[in-house]
Amino acid sequence: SIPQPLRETWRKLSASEFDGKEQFQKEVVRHVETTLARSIYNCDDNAAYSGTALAIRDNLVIKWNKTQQQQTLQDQKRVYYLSLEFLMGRTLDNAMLNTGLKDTAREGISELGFRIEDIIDQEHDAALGNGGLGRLAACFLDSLATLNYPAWGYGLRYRYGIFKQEIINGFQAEVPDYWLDFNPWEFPRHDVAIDVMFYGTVNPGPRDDRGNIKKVWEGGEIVQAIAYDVPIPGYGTDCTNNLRLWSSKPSGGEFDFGKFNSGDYEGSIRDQQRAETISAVLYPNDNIDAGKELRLKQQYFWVAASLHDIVRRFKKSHRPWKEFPDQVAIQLNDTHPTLAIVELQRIFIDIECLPWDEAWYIVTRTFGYTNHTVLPEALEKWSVPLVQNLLPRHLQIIYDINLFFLQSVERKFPKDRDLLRRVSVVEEGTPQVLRMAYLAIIGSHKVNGVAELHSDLIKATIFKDFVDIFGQDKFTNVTNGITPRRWLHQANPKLSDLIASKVGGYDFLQNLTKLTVLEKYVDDKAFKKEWMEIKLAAKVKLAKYIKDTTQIAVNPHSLFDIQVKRIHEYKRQQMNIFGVIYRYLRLKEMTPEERKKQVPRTSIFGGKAAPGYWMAKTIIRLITAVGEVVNRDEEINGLLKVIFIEDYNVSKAEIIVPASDISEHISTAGTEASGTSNMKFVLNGGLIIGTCDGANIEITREIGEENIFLLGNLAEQVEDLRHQHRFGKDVVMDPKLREVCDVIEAGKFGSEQTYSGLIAALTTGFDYYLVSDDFSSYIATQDLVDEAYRDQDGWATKSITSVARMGFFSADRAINEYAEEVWNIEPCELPKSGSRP
Ligand code: GL9
Repeated sequence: SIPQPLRETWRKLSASEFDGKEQFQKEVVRHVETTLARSIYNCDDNAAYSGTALAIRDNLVIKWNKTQQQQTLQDQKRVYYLSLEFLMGRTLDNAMLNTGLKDTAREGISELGFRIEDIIDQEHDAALGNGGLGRLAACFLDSLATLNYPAWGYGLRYRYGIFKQEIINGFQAEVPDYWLDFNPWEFPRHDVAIDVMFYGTVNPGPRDDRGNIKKVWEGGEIVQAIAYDVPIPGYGTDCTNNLRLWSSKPSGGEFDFGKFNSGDYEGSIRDQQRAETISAVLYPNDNIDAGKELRLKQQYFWVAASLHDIVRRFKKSHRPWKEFPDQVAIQLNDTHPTLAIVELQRIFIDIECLPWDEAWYIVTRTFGYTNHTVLPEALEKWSVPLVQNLLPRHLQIIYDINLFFLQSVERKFPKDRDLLRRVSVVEEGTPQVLRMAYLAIIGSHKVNGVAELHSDLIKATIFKDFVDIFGQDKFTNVTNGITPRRWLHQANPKLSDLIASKVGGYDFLQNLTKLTVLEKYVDDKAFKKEWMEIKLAAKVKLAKYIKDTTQIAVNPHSLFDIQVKRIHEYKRQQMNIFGVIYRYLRLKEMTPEERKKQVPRTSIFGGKAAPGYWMAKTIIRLITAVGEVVNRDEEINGLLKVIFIEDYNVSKAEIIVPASDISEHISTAGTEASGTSNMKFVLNGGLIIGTCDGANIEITREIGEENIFLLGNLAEQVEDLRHQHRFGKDVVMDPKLREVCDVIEAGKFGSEQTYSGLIAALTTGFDYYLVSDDFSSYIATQDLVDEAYRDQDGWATKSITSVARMGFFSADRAINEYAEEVWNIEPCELPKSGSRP
């Protein structure tokens, strides 16, 4: 760093934020002309985006540096959020809104000949996540910064994010998502390079101070982790936190010159490629565990680099190790980073030479674990031989953790052999496998689910034994939330402005419970009219997007019925499309007079299927095929349209979410841990149709039963129903569903073979997701939706009342709960400065 006497000179020259329109414009032009080396003759929307992004970025970086300096100075406890996924979407618009620069930028850029919307549209989504879990991490970062918490995110810098989806002949095709062409939002830190080892052997080493023979892990393959930092601006504060993403590269040099010189050109770059492969691509699975070696490598690579970084930062303070949990909280976003527990224990005992018990005491006080799913196929299990080969020392430590744990269980519950078998981290079988969720529980001081029902379910089912062992207090609930900045203010500025005009300004964006003030206006005619006009405008915008991308015209006055989320059998897009077919059949039977009385509906779907998830791909094909038949059927003209929006992602969600009249959250009860798009839709004045599952239950409690369309069986009925399907005599399919299946099997939507698996799942597959059991309730509830929609005034009342009562679902509330109950951290206030909205 700069020597003390020179620091004053340095400080006088320190960069300062631009202020006002003229300075902003000057910065844009300077960046276009110098950073990009372009000119007025070749400045297109894309160059204008780059110039704007770089100008905004400069202000952001100044706040970011100040925040990091202040946090270092204050030296409070920090939280580290470890997540393999951060589904950030676009940054520019969010950065402008959070720093209060959007109006300045809009005016400034317009005088330079561009529209701010076109410029925002140039940005490539940062899509380093699959779905809800990754987007939750992104919302949490926004809240952490907004609430001034000292927090870092740690993740992987995938070269390829989630694939882009194309629909070709009605089927999904995957295209790689290379997104790093131009990414002004990341800062490579080539000086932060950490060696990470794989493979190798464990050998006896010298004796330590206490005379024990040390274990030395050596001779492995070494890969380097390079840090890339991303600034995360808070809203209404200068606090700008850091998201650190690791990128892999070969350690020590580009390639093997020995091989190169002897003519083995390919060999010389092979090692380089092997190393770079680690952070190359995001696994595209949602709620499924693939168990591949490369995935385990990703996990250890990321965890080892992050922990090294965290421990190094702690060591700078020269505090005793026992104070580690007073300075550091680490949150495990699902079991993906569970090896962090083992790695920290390894650092303490093998490198820092702490005694086991002392080390383990510190470790368990440091970690918190969030479970995001009860689906058995999603619970991570790693094969013992795989771990033995890749991380031999870690396997030994896991065995020891497990041994000491089982000994403690044995003391508490003597002679219960079956309990020991059930709770062991090691599951017997060929091969043996490690149950990562169990390891995460044993190594953490708090375990939480993501909605009330889900948190109750994990205690009653998959983790029941652990509640008996550790007690109730270790298990808690933190219901998920969403950031109202992106999901209301950014996605739906007109609604945000209207709300602000009634609730006393934009404070509600930082204190979402202020929305309750809206209830005063439910009978205000003029307000209601404006409210519904904004909804209509959002529908018009989506209709235009659909027209531009699919050439299909949809009627913005029809009821927009939207289901957008990853395609999964448990989310039951199949039930939705079966319902659409059923509706189509009824419309076909009607006389022209009867048809005139029907509520026109546009059924909109979107979502990606994991590339290897054949059933999910079949569901997509059925949706597109139904669209092909229905959309061109002149007889029902306009009363029903079926749309599949290609490549659903965060930036498309920002167009789609404000445009729903009703959205569907219809998972089999007990399967969707929380869901978060349900919250986004309701916050934007859309009503929802849903099952008693995940956060739907709490949404109902908050907004009132009269404002939601609930359907289907309850979670407690699921086990019995499944049993009946499997073992019951003469279980018959719901007749309405039977009718739908018959039409599909008759080839109405193309060769029935295409759908044989989908039909078989309902019959010979024992209907695991209980579509047949919920179908008639679903259809009846959809009729209630039509009925309610006929009464536009009543609909508006429901819409406004619901939004007014959504305050609880702010991610700020969720983060404050974590801060208090799990992390024990306090905000770090910055000295006030800079421009504010
Ligand atoms: C998920 C759950 O399925 C969702 O119901 C929940 O809202 C989110 C966030 O808590 O977590 N669990 C899970 O594995 N995914 C979820 O979305 N899937 C991925 O995104 C990988």
